[in-house]
This record gives sequence, structure tokens and C-alpha cells, in this order.
Amino acid sequence: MFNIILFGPPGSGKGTQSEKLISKYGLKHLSTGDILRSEIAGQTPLGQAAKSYMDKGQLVPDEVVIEMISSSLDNNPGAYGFLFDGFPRTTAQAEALDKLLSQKKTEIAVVLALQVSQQELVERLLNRGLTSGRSDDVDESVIGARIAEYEKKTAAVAEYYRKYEKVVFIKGEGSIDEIFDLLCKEIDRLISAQQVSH
Ligand code: B4P
Repeated sequence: MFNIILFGPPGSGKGTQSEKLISKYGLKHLSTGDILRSEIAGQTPLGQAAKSYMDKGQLVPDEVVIEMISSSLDNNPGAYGFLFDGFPRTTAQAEALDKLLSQKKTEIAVVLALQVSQQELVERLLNRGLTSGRSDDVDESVIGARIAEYEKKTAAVAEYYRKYEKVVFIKGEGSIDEIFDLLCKEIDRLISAQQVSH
């Protein structure tokens, strides 16, 4: 299996680039943000609980998202690999993911970390808020809270994977295609290295 984490602050392009990467590499896309939004749309108890956190720009509790990812992994036994988008967002989530993957005799190949300035993040999210209907994109104070959550709880995830030398930083500013090319170069390099070692 070949598993990637696409990492970065809110608005860094994770969702945007994931769509292109899964179609090129045939990976199964697991976006905790998308799963949570579909639970909200379906007005499930999980969605109703998650909405109160998301509307404030806060992270949803670890147990909830870890359980969601665990079921998604179980529901896709034949996948060639997974692209994790927006997960893990805390060190506890990263530890849980490593455990889940090792039970399936696999691991994370690489963490591709998109780097974007704070000013650009805020501009992109406010811009998406004009059309997305996402309540967490319209209010600048909620966007500020999401970025603060990232700094406080999520940035540490890059440190966690750096210990295992799995993090590659990618410039996340420029055109969507330019960034996609940078991501593909890294992935292609890893895939050829894996093929040589087997
Ligand atoms: P997510 O759905 O993961 O979304 P995101 O962080 O807002 O953004 P993403 O990075 O995917 O957006 P993109 O840049 O593609 O999270 C939403 C909420 O869900 C969180 O705040 C949290 O409450 C909850 N949640 C999710 N996962 C969780 C977890 N694991 N644990 C706890 N809570 C969790 O798009 C942004 C905009 O930028 C778009 O309009 C796009 O068109 C634009 N854009 C992208 N690339 C661009 C480029 N190169 N140039 C210009 N614009 C660009």
C-alpha cells in the first residue's frame, strides 16, 4: 500500500490538491472535513455534535475523528493506498493512525506539508466563503480561530512525523497546477524508490 498525508493549515490547498492527486494516483481519499460535513448535512447525532465545534473554528474531539477513520479503513480493504486530507490534526490522532495502519501491515509513506502565508490563507478562505455556503468560511474571527487551533494543536503533527524523516515541505503558493506538479514530483520520486527496493 502507498499512503500519503496531505498536511497544512486551513485553506492551504489540501482539499483542492487531494482531488487532483486521487485521480492521478488512484488513491482512496479520506477527508475528515468532508466526512464531518456529510454527517452534518445528514443531521446525524455525530454531525450535530461536530457542528458546534466546527462553527466555532475548533477541532472536533479526537475520539470522534479517530473512530471515523478507523471505520473508513475497514470499509476499504482493497484500496491501493489512502490519501489522508485534514487528518491527523493532533499528535494523538497521528499516534492512533500509526497504530491502525500497523494493524493492517502498512504505514505512512510521506507527509506532504503545504506552506502558505497567513494573509493568503485568510484571503482564500474568505473568498471561498462567498460561494461555498460553509459557515466556517464567512466570519474572519472563526477563520482566525481555525488558524490558532492549527498553531496550537496541529503544527506539532509535522514535528511528530519529522522524527521519522517523513515530512517534505512544499511551497503552497502559486497556481494550483504549479503546486500539483511539485507534489507529483515528490510522489513519483517515492514510488520509484519503492519499486527499486522491492
Ligand atoms: P477541512 O475540511 O479539513 O478544511 P480546511 O482546513 O478548511 O481546508 P483545505 O486546506 O482543505 O481547503 P483548500 O485549501 O483546499 O476542515 C474543516 C473543519 O473540520 C476544521 O476546522 C475542524 O473543525 C473539522 N475537522 C476536520 N478534520 C478534523 C480532524 N482531523 N480533527 C478535528 N477536527 C477536524 O481550499 C481553500 C480555498 O483556497 C478554496 O477556495 C480553494 O479554491 C482555494 N485555493 C486552493 N489552492 C489555491 C491556490 N494555489 N491559489 C489560490 N487559491 C487556492
